[in-house]
Amino acid sequence: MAPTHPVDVIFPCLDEAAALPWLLGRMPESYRAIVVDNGSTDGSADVARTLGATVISEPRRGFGSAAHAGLLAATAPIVAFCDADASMDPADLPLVVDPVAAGRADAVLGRRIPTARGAWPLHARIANRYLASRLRRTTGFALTDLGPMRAMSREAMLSLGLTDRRSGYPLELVLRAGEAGWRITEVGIPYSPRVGRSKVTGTLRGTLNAIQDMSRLLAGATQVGGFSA
Ligand SMILES: Nc1nc2c(ncn2[C@@H]2O[C@H](COP(=O)(O)OP(=O)(O)OP(=O)(O)O)[C@@H](O)[C@H]2O)c(=O)[nH]1
Ligand SMILES: [Mg+2]
Repeated sequence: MAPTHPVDVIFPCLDEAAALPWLLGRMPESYRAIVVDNGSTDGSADVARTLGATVISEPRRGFGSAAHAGLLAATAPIVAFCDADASMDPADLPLVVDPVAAGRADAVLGRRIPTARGAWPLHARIANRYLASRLRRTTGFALTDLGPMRAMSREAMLSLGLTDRRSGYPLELVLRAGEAGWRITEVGIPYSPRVGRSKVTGTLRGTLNAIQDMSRLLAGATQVGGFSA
């Protein structure tokens, strides 16, 4: 049966119950929220269900694991991704969705614009700027950030066959899209301090894991033919 909604928005969710009410109240009309509960112990799944979201459960931990489960559950022609920690406003989703819907881009990534001190710690900003410069050289895309809000065609994304299930998933997406010849553009998206305790960027372990996952992917990319490092 054809989906009745044009966009599925995938929210990977690990213990974000405090952020969900604001988040799900900010959905653009006709977009569907898919909350992928990644083993939360704070009742996130019940909160999301009560608020009318489609909830799926992915017990295997990892950002990529949750994001990919959401992709597999989606049915709309366009999928969008947004963190579930209220650092980005779902009302801004049309900024990444509309150029894809209009056929002007195969994927649009949201470049983070911090709205307050502390929204985006300095070490994370420096790491992302470095990552974006590596990505520019590797793929030729004019990217300045690997932002967490993005949109693209569901079927095109599925065809990339992404395999990372941890924090390298968004990077693998851009590397594979580069190989596939996609047109990727970037738009500015306001980025605010998250609701709830920081899990990745604000913690040493999370940051080190992310750097490890991404370095492995970038090292692989420069060895593969078709990429000029
Ligand atoms: N860290 C982490 N996040 C997950 C996981 N599964 C789902 N998520 C969700 O993925 C999104 C991004 O994670 P965040 O913890 O916000 O990562 P971040 O923005 O780099 O860092 P902080 O906001 O400082 O924690 C959030 O909505 C999480 O709830 C997982 O296994 N680990
Ligand atoms: Mg966050």
